Amino acid sequence: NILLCRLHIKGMACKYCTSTVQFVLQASPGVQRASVALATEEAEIRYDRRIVSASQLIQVVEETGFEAILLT
Ligand code: 9UX
Repeated sequence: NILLCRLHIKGMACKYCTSTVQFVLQASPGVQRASVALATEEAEIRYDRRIVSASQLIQVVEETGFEAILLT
């Protein structure tokens, strides 16, 4: 029940944007690990699908003001 998803995150301009996105993901229930890279504009998230869904993870990102698109 542990899944990995990748999101494309639009609009991150600096490393503080990246930190914010990574922090909110990491703090979300069901997320085991989240890493966000500025260079690739991608987030990789390991999560428990019994607790949270990929679409909820997208919502979490979008609440920080960035657009997120599911890649895998
Ligand atoms: Mo600074 Mo990154 O406002 O948004 S945190 S560009």
